[in-house]
Amino acid sequence: MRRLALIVALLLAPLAAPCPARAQPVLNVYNWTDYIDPYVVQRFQQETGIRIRYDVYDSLETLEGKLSAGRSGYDLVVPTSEPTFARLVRAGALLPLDRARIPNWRNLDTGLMARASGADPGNAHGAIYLWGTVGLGLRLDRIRAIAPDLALDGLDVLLKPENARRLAGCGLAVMDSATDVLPSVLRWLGRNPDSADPADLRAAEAALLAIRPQLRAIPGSGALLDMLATGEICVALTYSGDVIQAAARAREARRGVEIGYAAPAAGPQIFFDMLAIPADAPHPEAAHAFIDFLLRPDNIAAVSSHVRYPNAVPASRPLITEAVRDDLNVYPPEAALAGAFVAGTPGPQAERLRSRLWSRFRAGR
Ligand code: N2P
Repeated sequence: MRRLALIVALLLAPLAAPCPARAQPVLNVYNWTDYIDPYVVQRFQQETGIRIRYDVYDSLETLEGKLSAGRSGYDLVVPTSEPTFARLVRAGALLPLDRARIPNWRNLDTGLMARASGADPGNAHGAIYLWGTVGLGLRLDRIRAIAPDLALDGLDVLLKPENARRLAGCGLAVMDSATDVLPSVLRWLGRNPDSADPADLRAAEAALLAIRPQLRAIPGSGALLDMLATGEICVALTYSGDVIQAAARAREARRGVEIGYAAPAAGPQIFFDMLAIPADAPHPEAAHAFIDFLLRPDNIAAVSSHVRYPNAVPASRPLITEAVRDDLNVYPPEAALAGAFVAGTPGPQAERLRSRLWSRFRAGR
């Protein structure tokens, strides 16, 4: 439904925009699935007369594949600070931002921006759009019926083989992304989430293969959100806001599906998704205008209210829907983030080991 609403909004918006004598300027956006409020897109088009062409991806692997070839044709992309954004910065694949064109930059939380600056010294190439954690979506109504005694407080629910066996009939799934799953598995094993050590990666592979027979699917994160919302699966390892969106959709559908989010007990992976402009973007001016528009408190508040991910603009907080603002899974309290970690950027050799490991996991051998 939401995707349909977005498509309708994008189709209708150009009609409402002023009709310039020259060809209408365009902005090619490549963003995550379920990661914007379509009315914010529409408002930008109406205010600026710039038409947005909007494409989506649902994993960093897909985004990186598209961008590493160059000439993607995109003007604005939203890579996670590490590893993807960090690699793009180092490769010179992103445009240094012109802050004079982004007056709303001053609205950004300096503490959060400092946390993202490891990937980008001086925050020269990106502003935080939204952030979140990686954890479990749980279908509480079914899990309570099947395993009333099970503590629903972390990755044990999925990664302990005896738990996976108990819940298998109800549907288990892991999002298809080595980059965003392996750090949490390594951390659960008590190992370095960024490890390039083959022994650590073998342990992570063994942990994943141990529950592999019990997994119903390894879908992209976008499909996983839908499966969780409809109640088709009971346990999903994925992004926090996707679970919270699925929970809201399940409530609206009123079919008794009750979804909850459980962050890893040992401390979740936190990610920062960055607004960035490819170095070869055809319309960098329009991209700057869109970044500035998104950093306006009312606009980014609408985005957070809609997609249920926190942003990095403190002045937007009072404007966010109360149910989202007060949800401790959306804005976790400091204490809940105590053990949280930001994943690093594995080197090429570690990356090769990780992606081979992931293929074996997907194939189940
Ligand atoms: C949105 C997922 C975005 C979070 N569906 C991943 N960094």
